[in-house]
Amino acid sequence: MAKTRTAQELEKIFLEFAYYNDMKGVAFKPRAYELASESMAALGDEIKETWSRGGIKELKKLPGVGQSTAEKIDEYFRTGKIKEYAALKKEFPVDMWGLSRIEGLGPKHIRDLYKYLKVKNLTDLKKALKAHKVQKIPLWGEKSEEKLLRGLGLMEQAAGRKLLGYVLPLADEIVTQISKVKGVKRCTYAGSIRRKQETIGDIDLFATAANSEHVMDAFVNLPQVASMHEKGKTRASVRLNNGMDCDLRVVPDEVFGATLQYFTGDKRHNVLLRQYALSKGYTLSEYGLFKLTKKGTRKRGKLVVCKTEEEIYKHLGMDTPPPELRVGEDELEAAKKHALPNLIPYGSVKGDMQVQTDWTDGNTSIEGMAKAAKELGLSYMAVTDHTKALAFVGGLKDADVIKQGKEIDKLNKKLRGFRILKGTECDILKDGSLDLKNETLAKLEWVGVSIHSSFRLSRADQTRRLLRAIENPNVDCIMHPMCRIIGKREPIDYDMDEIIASAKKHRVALEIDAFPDRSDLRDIHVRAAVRAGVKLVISTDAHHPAHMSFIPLGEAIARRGWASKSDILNTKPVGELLSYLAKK
Ligand code: DGT
Ligand code: CA
Ligand code: CA
Ligand code: ZN
Repeated sequence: MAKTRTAQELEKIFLEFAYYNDMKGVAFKPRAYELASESMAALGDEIKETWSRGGIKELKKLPGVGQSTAEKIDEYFRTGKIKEYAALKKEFPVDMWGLSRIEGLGPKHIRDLYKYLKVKNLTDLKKALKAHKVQKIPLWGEKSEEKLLRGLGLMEQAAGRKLLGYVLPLADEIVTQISKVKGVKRCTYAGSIRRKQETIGDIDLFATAANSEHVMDAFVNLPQVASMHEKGKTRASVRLNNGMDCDLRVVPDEVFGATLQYFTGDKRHNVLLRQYALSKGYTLSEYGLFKLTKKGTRKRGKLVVCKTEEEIYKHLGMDTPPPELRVGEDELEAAKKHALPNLIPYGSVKGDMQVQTDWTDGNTSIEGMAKAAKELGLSYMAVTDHTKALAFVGGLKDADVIKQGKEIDKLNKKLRGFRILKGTECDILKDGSLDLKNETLAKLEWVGVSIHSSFRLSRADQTRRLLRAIENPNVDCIMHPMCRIIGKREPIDYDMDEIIASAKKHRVALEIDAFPDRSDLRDIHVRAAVRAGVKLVISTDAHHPAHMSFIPLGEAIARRGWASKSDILNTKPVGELLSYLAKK
């Protein structure tokens, strides 16, 4: 999923195409371009490779890429631009990409903002908001202005930090490239990436090498680097093409463990660990664990250990907390008592429990998604298309769900070593009732339910709504339970303790939706669910084959929430999973 500037530019261009077409009221095309843009985002550099291999003909084989999209991509790679795009830009010189990042700001709004207030970009928009001009646009009013302000605030909160799911592949790529530099012994990332936090401020790398200057030169000349902040003998700092900062330090190989521990953080964890070390007569730094010359002083004496993280923690009488747990709360207490959880290992998930197909807003057939899942090493997936309340994505009616089940039966006869489960992502309506009939739900193997509307109900009403859904005996799982979209939508408000207690009582699982901007449940909720004995599932919410590679991100959230393999239902083989579900 590597993304160079080319792939990123195509992703942006097609999203803008979608917006321009929508603004002009063209039917169908906006959705097609949006899917094309999602495809560019998911495929990254594969786009260019595919084009080089066989031009338009090969491009059309990619999911979400039809004739007209393929022609545009071809024109882009041949000539460096797309004429139709340039013409649209001239007609509407608006920063669609920048403005579209604000939740609730659709194409028609952007058109109005330009038409009435000549708003072209975020700076213009902020000025217009400040002067309260936005509410004066015909049919807009004060409420729209407030909503826009909220959206802008959310976007700005997230600015500067990037989602783990998009940073991790980039960090892996840089580590691989540095590891290949002559004389490099080891290279790894530390900081928030190693702790697998949901958002990442900057990338912290370090390496051990025979010749550090060699490494510095290679680093600042990487293709991912946009500009250089500074470069010394053993430390360099750069700005990457995606706007993030990245530091690389070269350290002596003997102190690798100590450095790794120090730069993994987080800061609170390190502060607590250092305090504990002091109380035991040691001092800890990025160079290792040292004996104090005298207890009570802070003077550093003899070096004790520094080669590995494990020996540092061990020397202090504790187990090593996995990086995902290092948040400076109770993990050190558990480590001292040898009571750290046996975290779910990466690679444990056997099936994806939330997959959209071209029956609704996914861009690939059921069979195509199944093949992709199989290629990723999964042995099953649940098809969970949306239901009719989501009319804008063509949500399925009861009859469609039954029809889809028949197609799945046929496919299952054909596929070897892979099982497709008949499922749904059934809408929870405002009053907590469900969007499909009970008799339909009863025919499915996997009933996920979720909220896609009335996000701002009162806490009491939202709690009641979810409880009613959980109490329906057909329901197996609450999907993306918080309904947040990082940087775009606040989580909904309800009494999580009550929901967890009811989920336990009614044997309903909670989902960890691994899609990077959802990451929903969050780690703290996972931990509460695990404590209460509520089962979880990890799924990707895939709308494209490439999205299924998000599973490790869900496993990371589970690990941050102290979950073991046995807490996660879809680590079971499909037979065991089905018999678990049948017992309900
Ligand atoms: P980020 O970049 O905001 O996503 O979060 P981190 O945790 O990667 O933070 P960063 O990049 O500032 O520093 C990386 C690690 O280095 C941090 O987790 C702990 C360690 N570290 C950095 N500065 C300090 C410091 O002043 N004191 C201590 N104890 N540790 C530090
Ligand atoms: Ca960092
Ligand atoms: Ca840093
Ligand atoms: Zn959903």
